[in-house]
Amino acid sequence: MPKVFYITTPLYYVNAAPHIGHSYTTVAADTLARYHRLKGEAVFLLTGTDEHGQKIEQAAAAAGRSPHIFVDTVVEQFITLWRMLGISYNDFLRTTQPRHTQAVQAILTRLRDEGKLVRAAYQGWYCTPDETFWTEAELAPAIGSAAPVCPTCQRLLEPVKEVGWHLPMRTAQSWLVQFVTSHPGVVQPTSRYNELLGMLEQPLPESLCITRPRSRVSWGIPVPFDPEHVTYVWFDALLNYITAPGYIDNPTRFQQLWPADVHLIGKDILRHHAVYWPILLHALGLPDTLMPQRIMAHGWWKVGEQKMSKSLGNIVDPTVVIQHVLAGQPYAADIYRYFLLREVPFGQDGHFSEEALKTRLSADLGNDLGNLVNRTISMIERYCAGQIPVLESIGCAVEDEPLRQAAMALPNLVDEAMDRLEFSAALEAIMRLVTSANRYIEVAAPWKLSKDPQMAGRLRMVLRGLAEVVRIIAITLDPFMPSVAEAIWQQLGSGTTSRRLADSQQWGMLPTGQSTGPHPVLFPRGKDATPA
Ligand code: ME8
Repeated sequence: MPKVFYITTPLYYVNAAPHIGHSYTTVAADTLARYHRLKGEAVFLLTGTDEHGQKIEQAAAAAGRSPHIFVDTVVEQFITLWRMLGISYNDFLRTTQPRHTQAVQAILTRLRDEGKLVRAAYQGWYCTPDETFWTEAELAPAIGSAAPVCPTCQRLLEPVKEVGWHLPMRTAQSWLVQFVTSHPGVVQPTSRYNELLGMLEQPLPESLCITRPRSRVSWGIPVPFDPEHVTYVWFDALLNYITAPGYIDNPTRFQQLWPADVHLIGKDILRHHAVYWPILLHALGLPDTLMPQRIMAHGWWKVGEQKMSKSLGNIVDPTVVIQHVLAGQPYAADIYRYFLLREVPFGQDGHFSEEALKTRLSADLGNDLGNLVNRTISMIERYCAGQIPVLESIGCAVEDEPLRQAAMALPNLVDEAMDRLEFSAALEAIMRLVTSANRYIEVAAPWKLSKDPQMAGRLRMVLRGLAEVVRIIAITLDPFMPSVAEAIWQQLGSGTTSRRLADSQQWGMLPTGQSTGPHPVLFPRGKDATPA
């Protein structure tokens, strides 16, 4: 059974509507999934929502709703946004679904029966917005305040002292150090890998408390062997990565999917994924070969110097960007996808601004990509009766060769960048080809060739070459901007031309004589902009 390429996003909290940070991880995951499908691989993209815990319980209470009704409402906002953004997930897991809650309970019982859990008192500090425990040793004191602040989000912590079930961590530390040092690619980018090594230089807390007393938090998965407790939300949520593929109820499917090839996360939850998660899998008896293959922790979208966050209330709403800022653009969602992945190298922090978005739209997409496609198809229509011209058997003339070679080199450049999860580098390579093709049009000047009947063959050759370049761009751009890629195919005349990545490494795949389609402007400007 071939291994399926398994990609995950975090399960987002449903305490409030999604913002661009959530859409960033999900768009990246979707692009990666589409890219591997384009390569002909079987892919499984999992996303979903994290619905338990104190933070959700409090948000529901503040909204005057029961947690059940509250999460059902918010989850719809995530699903609607993913639909708008064309997210091609294979599964959407909600942690309140019985398939998940039952599997979590089975895992808890197994760990308890195997003596892997300890019941003990715990004393420490809790960050409710992050749903994370901190020990005294890990904390930095708050300036001017007696209570310490969360090392991740800098908000005040609450003291916690209670009895619960614990998963030992310190005893697994030497195993984890050995594992991560012998798998240096497991956490990326390198800055985050080094951050992890830094965390592991200090002794880990003795254990992770994986339950909460029902008296304090009732909105959680009941602990099957202790009615006074519910499951800690992070323990419940991390397990989604194995409960969805069938760790408990479908071993055959699990074998095909697990281990995850890429866990895409933000850097805020590195500790949970790179420390707690492997320790938990190790406690379940999974061997090193079945540890996650790659944890990619990208940077933050910030507002000023602060992370954009639901709890801080400084968010940019993707729906507003798509429906209002990009109003009139037929491919607004794709423009948004392009902006997210092109603007900031994956792994670094970025700042969102409408101005930066509009600059990308008018420069990269309008002036460069849209212009190339429009000029190519219009000229084929005008000079070749709207039919893909013949590919001369002699191939390219010497002056055409650099463009052909640049086009042939593109798939490998994109592949190398995607392998390193460098989405912006992949897009940059595609856009470099777009720029070269536009320059080529200026030099080859088909409009001049059209005036000289003796140059009819040369004119066909130039336009056929351009049509091939546009085809190669449509294929490689597809994972990033699926609707735009489809529109380009329609303009090329669609037909039966194969659209796999391997086809972008072949020159001359368009069927000669195929009729081109209508060619409305892909990225209209100003008053011409009207939604599709
Ligand atoms: O942490 N910039 O959920 P969450 C970039 N439920 N990405 C951002 C971002 C920002 N400003 N803000 C959020 C949780 N994200 C847990 C996860 S997984 C088993 C449980 C993205 O709703 C980024 O991927 O707080 C970050 O890691 C995630 O949303 C946190 O989402």
